[in-house]
Amino acid sequence: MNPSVHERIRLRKGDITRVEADAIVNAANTSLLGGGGVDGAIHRAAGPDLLAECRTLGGCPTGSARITCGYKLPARHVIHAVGPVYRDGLHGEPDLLAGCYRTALRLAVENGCKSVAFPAISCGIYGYPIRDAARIARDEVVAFIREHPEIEQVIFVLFDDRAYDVYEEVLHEAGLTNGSDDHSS
Ligand code: AR6
Repeated sequence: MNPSVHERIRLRKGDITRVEADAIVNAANTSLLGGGGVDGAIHRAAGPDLLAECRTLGGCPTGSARITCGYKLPARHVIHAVGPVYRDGLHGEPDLLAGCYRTALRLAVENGCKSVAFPAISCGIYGYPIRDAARIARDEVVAFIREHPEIEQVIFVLFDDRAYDVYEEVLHEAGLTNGSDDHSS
């Protein structure tokens, strides 16, 4: 029998650049040419070949994603998702954020990735309220992996204690409590 959905979702605290998943997801911008936050950390850890490949992609619209190699990262691929800048939640931000998760997971399946690690897309510089964003992330991941048993593991990687605690609560409120894995990376 396939492992249940809750067994396939994990929480982890720490730096996503250290995670050994088939793909890690980047919180990128539409240029795909790097930036601060997790984007800067991923480009630093992957090395300059990542930026060279990103230059060939011609950008990416908000709410979508593109995939590259991982280069010096332990992850085989980087999926660059472009989250929305949060204004007030009434300008399409929830749908755009949901689109990031759906597209990233679709790209993962198309590229044979069984494990995918996500940061809290849009929850840093782009200002998305973390609890709202975590619920969207949870709901999109649950809906997708129910239909796609080939995704064996999704890891939400949270950089700080507060984000980790909010994700834990948000998983708990949906009955997804067994996935917590508080190993710092
Ligand atoms: N590992 C995991 N999570 C991290 C890491 C890391 N190494 N570093 C930061 N975070 P942000 P955004 C968390 O600002 O809001 C860039 O300039 C961070 O604490 O990286 O989508 C891009 O180029 C936060 O919870 O992404 C865009 O222009 C989460 O990752 C813009 O920022 C996302 O924060 C995107 O903004």
